[in-house]
Amino acid sequence: MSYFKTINKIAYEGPLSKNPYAFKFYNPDEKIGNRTMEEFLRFGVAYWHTFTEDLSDPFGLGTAIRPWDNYTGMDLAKARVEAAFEFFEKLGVPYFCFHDVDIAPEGSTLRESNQNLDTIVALIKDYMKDSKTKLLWNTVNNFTHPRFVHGAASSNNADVFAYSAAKVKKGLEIGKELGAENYVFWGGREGYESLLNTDMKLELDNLGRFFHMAVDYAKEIGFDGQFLIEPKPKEPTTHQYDFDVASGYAFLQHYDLHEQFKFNIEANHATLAGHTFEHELRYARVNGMLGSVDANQGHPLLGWDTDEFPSDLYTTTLAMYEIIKNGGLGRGGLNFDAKVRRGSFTPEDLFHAHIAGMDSFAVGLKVAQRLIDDKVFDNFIEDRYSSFKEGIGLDIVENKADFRQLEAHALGLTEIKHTSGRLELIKATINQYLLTIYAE
Ligand code: XLS
Ligand code: CA
Ligand code: CA
Repeated sequence: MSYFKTINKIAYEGPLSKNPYAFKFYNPDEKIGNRTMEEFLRFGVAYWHTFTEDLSDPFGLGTAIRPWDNYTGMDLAKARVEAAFEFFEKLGVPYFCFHDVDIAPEGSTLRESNQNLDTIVALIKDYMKDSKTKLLWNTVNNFTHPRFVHGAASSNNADVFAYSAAKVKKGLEIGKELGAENYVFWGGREGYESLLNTDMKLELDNLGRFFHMAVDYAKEIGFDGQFLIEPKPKEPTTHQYDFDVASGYAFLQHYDLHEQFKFNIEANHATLAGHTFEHELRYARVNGMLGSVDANQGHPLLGWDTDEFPSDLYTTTLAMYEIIKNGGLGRGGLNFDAKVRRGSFTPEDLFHAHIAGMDSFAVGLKVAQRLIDDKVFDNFIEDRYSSFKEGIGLDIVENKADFRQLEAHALGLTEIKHTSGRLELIKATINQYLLTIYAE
């Protein structure tokens, strides 16, 4: 049975191709440095947005037309798996990601939910045997069901803490069973609405305890995936505990979890936090905490998490700059946590959207590598900070200076000389690289 009959395997046809079902820039075998594009970019399809999502929004019902719409219950779950592996194959994508509830419906009891999961996980495992597509990460949805109304691991209700733990326990078992490279925690309900009814200290401590239990259980069952925290500042809760990388890192250090966790950084969450995507990537990178990426983009005019497919080449370039400087993503990847717009409701749009995202990051990779090879930023930044290479600057970075010595230095200054930051020149250079990379 084919779900996408009219669509053939998507091939690379080059920048001048007019075929909407072809890659213009993503050429999986093309070498960038010592890795192929495929090895560098490690693209993943988000199961929830591509196979489960119906494109409803807070004001309107779902619009998606999907070839598996005529199924329900477990038959629907099975049809989606079949469709998913056809989609992965046609797109040539090396990874996918899911939440427990994306792949199998919740039963009326936890036991029944777990049984549903067992059936579908066995089916997925079977498909994975004949497929090149592997599991980048899995996670559990501890936010949609009404039982999580007051949080999951940070709930005021100990029964919910236990229920959440049981779901993560199962998630880790599934991760092991399917060979997941990572396990993600996004704390959708791990935050609060108002301090007036919240014991913040207990909630934070419980969250810390919860993560330690997850680490211990993973060790016990021999699951060796990398643990990832996915920060998001708000939505659905007003205040989310893992606001951004900086606050998440402080939390991990305080609860002695920083050796066991890294970050899964989502572009749209970065902008919701009032940061750029590249800021979050840089903050994680310089602290050795960059694990994986949810590749999407927010809408600059909307204040919520729109999860659009990435198409902004400027941003993909600056993101890939951080990723290359990080030496790649290791076990992580670029997961398209992105949904087609509500008006793009046909199955074909799922292909167009992923092609757009993959091409955008391929361009970003190529341009960023060239910027690095030509040391465009490196030379400039080295020069800009050269005052720390000698004299008082060198004493400061070698920890040889104290306030008395610095005061003596300051008292002896007659004038302070500055150099230009040259931001306009740098931006014009990035534009030049973007526009000429395929002209050669
Ligand atoms: C929601 C999050 C979520 C995580 C996985 O905003 O992006 O989808 O990636 O739970
Ligand atoms: Ca995400
Ligand atoms: Ca999101």
